[in-house]
Amino acid sequence: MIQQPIHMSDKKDGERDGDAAVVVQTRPKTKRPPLYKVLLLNDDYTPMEFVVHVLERFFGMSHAQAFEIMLTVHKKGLAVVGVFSHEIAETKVTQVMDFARRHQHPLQCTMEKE
Ligand code: TYC
Repeated sequence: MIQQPIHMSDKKDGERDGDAAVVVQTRPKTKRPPLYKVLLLNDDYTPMEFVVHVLERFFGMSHAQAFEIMLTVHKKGLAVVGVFSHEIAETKVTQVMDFARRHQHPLQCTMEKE
C-alpha cells in the first residue's frame, strides 16, 4: 500500500508532528561592565587651591566646576567626582593619592562600586 503524507488536518486536537521544531528566541547577553564612583574626602589640612588643581588636572573639570565640587567636599565631607570602569577608577585614585603624597597633603581619594 502506498503511504500518504499526513496533514495536520488529519490529526486530532492536541496532536503534533514529532519533528515540529520549536525555536525560542533569546535576547543576546550584553552585560555592561560594573561602574565605580570615585570619591574625594574632606580633611582639615589640604589647601582648597590644591583640591581645585587636582580636580582640574585629573578629572578634566573647568576651574568653576572644580571650585564648586571642592566646596561640596569641604561642606559635606565627601563628593563623587566621577564614575568610571574599574581600571580607570583605580588609575584616578592612584594618581590623586600619589600627587597628594608627593605634596605632603593628607587628601584621601577612594572608589566604590556604583
Ligand atoms: N577642608 C579643607 C580646608 O579647609 C579643604 C578641602 C576640600 C580638603 C576638599 C579636602 O577633599 C577636600 N583647607
